[in-house]
Amino acid sequence: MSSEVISREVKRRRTFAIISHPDAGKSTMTEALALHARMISEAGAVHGKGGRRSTVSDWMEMEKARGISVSSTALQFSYSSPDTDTDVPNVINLVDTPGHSDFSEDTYRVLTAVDAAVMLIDAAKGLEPQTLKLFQVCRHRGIPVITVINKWDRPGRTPLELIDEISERIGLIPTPLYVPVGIAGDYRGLLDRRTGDYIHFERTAGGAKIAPEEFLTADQAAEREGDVWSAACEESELLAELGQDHDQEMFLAGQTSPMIFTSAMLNFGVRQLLDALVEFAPPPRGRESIDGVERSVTDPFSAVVFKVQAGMDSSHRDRLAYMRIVSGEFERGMVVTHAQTGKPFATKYAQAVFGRDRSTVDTAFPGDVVGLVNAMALAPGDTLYIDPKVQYPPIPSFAPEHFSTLRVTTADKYKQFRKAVDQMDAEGVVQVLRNDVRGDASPVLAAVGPMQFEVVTARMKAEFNVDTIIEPLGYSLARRTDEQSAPELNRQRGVEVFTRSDGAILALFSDKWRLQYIEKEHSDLLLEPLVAAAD
Ligand SMILES: Nc1nc2c(ncn2[C@@H]2O[C@H](COP(=O)(O)OP(=O)(O)OP(=O)(O)O)[C@@H](O)[C@H]2O)c(=O)[nH]1
Ligand SMILES: [Mg+2]
Repeated sequence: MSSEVISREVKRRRTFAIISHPDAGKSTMTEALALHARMISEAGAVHGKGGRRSTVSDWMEMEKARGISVSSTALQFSYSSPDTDTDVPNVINLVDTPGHSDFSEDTYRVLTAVDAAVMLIDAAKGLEPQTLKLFQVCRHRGIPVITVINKWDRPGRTPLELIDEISERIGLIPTPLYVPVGIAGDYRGLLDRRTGDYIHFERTAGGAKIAPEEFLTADQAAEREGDVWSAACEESELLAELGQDHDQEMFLAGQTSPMIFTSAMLNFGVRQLLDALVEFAPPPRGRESIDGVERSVTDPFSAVVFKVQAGMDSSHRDRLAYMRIVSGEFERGMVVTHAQTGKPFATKYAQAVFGRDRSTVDTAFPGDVVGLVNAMALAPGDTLYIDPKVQYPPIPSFAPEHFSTLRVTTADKYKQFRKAVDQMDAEGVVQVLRNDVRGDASPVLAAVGPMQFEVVTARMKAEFNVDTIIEPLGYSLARRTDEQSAPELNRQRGVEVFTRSDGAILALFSDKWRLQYIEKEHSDLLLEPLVAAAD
């Protein structure tokens, strides 16, 4: 495959994550974007009593029941912007992430695999704790962010208040591409700041269909909307005076963030978001290996695994590894090397993913997210390649702060139980810790947040038909230690040493005072902090 073909394919690809504090509307927006790309014909197609609950990306039972996302979901689709006259559609790889901080490790893994992020902010709530943390992660990783003020159909703050809050508290300067016409709760349309024109949206029943757009000139808009139009014009001028216009270089450098006001529920502003992603989000780039060597997109095939997920379909109990292609062309059936083991890996069953739906994929290019079926040996952070060898930096696992034992209560199900535990471990749903004293009958699970334990028990039941109970252990923090320090640590009160399945030796402490005391009394022991979820 010539490098020109790869370059051309790379240019039309956009790979991004949708992130936010819980409930800002990520899954609803994911659905709205898929609707605009005409991948689905109706949003919120399931008519439960909760109204529009189930989205393409929330397919797990627990997600449907509670209306929250517990696991990230990838979708790939092609999109042709009505604004461009080229025949070549863009290829969009989008990953909807869970907002809850208990699942932040999953979100973090996704952020290692994308080129841009769409940050949703609830118009009424403004910045929330996870918003701040996620902005920091994006800055740290150099991921450019497009900011979306969502739920503009509901009463909320003013655009300038929200813009100020972001500039002041995040240090990121919003550069609105459009200004909303109508205050939050009275969303009529958008003033296009580049053309000065007005895009008026029309509601559809239940927001299930693409909202029809009507294009008006400034004069027509002034006549139609009166004061709210003038207010939007004033806001736009003020932003221009403050220098808050889009600047591609500053956006890519993480200094500014193009901003859009939307209602994911009514499908207002969604096309504008999709078009902004196509126009401004960076196409896939190469990546540096652990040895500091840059692999460019036109180099031979390489990819990183960022997620492993099983139980997507109860009729075939398979495990899917999601890889993001970094370089080269991928062809299904290709035999690649798994960098962590040096073993060959046959890619006979490669699939494009769309929520829980999948279809065989024959070729793929940098930026694409491809599912590899029955990839038992692969774990998040692993590298796959075709010679020359490359290995990308691993994804650090977060410091767990919650520890419980897991026990099976269904008789004669011990074998199933073991299998299920291994499964949750491989996916990284929780970390699994073991030691000789406790044995294997009731392993210790470690998590960033307690909702991860609920996912384990729910999936044990749904996918393996095993009833389990979770019993909290009296530990609240972990340190990495080694073989030499382990015996002494085990002798201490309020401390227990375990081996995690990746081989790391962890010492758990009842509380930070216990840890501080031991650090002081035994300065020779290795007690290394783990990456904290908040960092
Ligand atoms: N009024 C209004 N409601 C919205 C909008 N977008 C989403 N919602 C509602 O907000 C709630 C949360 O939406 P989700 O899309 O599940 O939010 P999320 O960000 O995916 O949530 P998590 O994945 O749990 O973090 C649902 O009840 C949606 O119907 C919007 O633009 N306007
Ligand atoms: Mg969601």
